[in-house]
Amino acid sequence: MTHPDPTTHPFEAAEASAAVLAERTGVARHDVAVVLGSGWKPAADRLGEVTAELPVTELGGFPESSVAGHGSTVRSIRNGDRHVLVFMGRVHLYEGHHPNVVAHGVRTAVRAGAGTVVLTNAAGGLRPGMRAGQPVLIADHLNLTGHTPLLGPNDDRLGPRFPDMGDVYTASLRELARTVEPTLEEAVYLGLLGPTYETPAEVAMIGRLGGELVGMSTVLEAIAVAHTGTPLLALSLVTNLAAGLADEVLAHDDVLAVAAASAERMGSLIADLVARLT
Ligand code: 8IG
Repeated sequence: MTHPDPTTHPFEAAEASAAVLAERTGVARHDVAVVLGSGWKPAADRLGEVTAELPVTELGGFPESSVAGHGSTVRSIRNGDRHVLVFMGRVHLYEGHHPNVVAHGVRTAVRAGAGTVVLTNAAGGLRPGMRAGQPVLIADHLNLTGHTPLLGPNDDRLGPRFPDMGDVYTASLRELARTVEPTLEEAVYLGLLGPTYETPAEVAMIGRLGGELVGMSTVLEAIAVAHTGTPLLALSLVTNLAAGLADEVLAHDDVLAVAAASAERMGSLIADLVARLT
């Protein structure tokens, strides 16, 4: 059986992937979904007991990884009486993927039953005082990717044509996160296409536009989640100060090293949060 194409049939594709997920994991419904971005993988081991793990490609609708054997997996994790679906990576627009492919994971999670979605990423920090290794709650975003996962005819089974965007990063979930970790600050995330980091002039522009974090992911997934009306929490790990604000040249390996140091602690935070969801 061929899988429905998420670029043309996002609802059917998500529904079909959710059905495969239920069958392969033996879990009929997952309560929460977590997407782990760059540097967040060490957080996975704090989320609970892994009861199943499979390559995302087996769910259908996800692209094959360009590096053989290095595609990402999805885990089904038990946290108390909650079933948590954890994506051990994501796909990005800059890899050449369609916005609906970028959003396929979160749409699958919602069809699989997720009543809360947690998105994580690594980001550059622009706000004065931000430091590498600092986790930050995303309070709102600026979508400057020039793309949306809602292009084309609207499918009312996913959500409305003109979704409200007033509380995408659910205020009550941010409040809950701060009861677990009171030191968490909030910031506005500005999403760009990438894959380049910013020029100094672009960093200056982002600051003037109100961007306090900058990255190449998350905003399209957040739009797809908001479209479905599902509560969302998003966390950025500041792994570098945006170009021009620090002296060093940005290197991806440095970004990952900084992230690893905080990600375990953040895994515990997410686990605590999942346990407190009502
Ligand atoms: I990690 O400084 C990370 N991802 N666009 N700019 C953009 N993406 C990023 C950055 C950054 N740091």
